[in-house]
Amino acid sequence: MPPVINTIETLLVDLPTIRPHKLSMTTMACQTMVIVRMHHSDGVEGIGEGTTIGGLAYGPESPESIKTNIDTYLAPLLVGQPSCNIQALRARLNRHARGNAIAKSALETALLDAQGKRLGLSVAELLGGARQVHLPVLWTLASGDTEKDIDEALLRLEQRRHCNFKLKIGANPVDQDVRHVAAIKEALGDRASIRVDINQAWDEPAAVRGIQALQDAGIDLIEQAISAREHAGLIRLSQRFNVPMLADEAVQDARDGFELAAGGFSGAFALKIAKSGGLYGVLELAHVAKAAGIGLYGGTMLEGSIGTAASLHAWATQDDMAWGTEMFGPLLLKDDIVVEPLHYHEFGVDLPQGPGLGITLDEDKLSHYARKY
Ligand code: MUC
Ligand code: MG
Repeated sequence: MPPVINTIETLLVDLPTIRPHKLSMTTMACQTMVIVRMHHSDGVEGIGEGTTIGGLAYGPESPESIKTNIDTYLAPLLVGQPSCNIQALRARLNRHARGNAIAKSALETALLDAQGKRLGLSVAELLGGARQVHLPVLWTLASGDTEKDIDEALLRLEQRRHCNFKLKIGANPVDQDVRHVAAIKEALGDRASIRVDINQAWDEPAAVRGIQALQDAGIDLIEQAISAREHAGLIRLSQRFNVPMLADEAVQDARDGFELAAGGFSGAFALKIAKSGGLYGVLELAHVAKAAGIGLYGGTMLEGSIGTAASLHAWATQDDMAWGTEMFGPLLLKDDIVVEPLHYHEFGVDLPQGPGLGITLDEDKLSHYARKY
């Protein structure tokens, strides 16, 4: 008898961050993950994670909506279905439920984890095989204080933890943000690549002014300076400046990627399993980017270890991520809910080994941090 999906459980898990993480639209002191536990009739359990940033500050799904929509609408579409045809299950979810990319990503991750455990293969192997097993990881400086950010960067360099840094800006006036970034670049010099993420905070005239100054200061990459919906503006910025643009919120899936590429965008795309509804969707976007000569970047929604591991299995199948990855989510959290944390060293992280995601839940930690109401 082929296995079927028996039950799908969702848990809201709140983990505090090691310091306040300041973005243009919110400051995070805690990260909330939706953890999926999917039980199959052959006794296999698959785990997944759906995570966003700052409640509804980042996008249209909140942790609570992810949980409710899985429990109410998506899980009933899957329970009782054969476990192994993940493409058919993906199509079923997309046919009956619009949007909800993060919820779908959590479910697809759990399906892949279970299938890998069942077959004795890692998720990267299920996706065709790993081209890399140690991936570069940058760190985000977002304490909100220039001197603290410089100290944090120097420590990470000394620990050989990270040598690329992304600065979160856009909450302050443009000139103040530019001074902050230029001071950090000046302090770190050629020892580090400095990039910025504006998270949509500028309009186009502010972006033209800010990006010119950032380019002059030696910044390497400009992430999502203007509104996600301003595709034409983002294309204009990519054509105007030498410093490359990184599209993040503007590029959710292959469809957005195609539209930007066809419109003349150049630069890079931030890939996120959460934006594309899972690992298959994000790899479709990667293929569009490659065909268009657009660079790849392994992006994060500041997921914990499960979502980060799932993303790493997808990125590992690519040999040419021009801008590396930012899969540092677990390092921003004070604690973890897995038995063996991901191994960060030599400016990167190892792809977890073993069947499925290669991750085991720590039941005590999970029940400690799971929301009880
Ligand atoms: C984003 O927009 O890139 C990724 C790193 C970080 O600090 O925030 C996220 C979200
Ligand atoms: Mg971003």
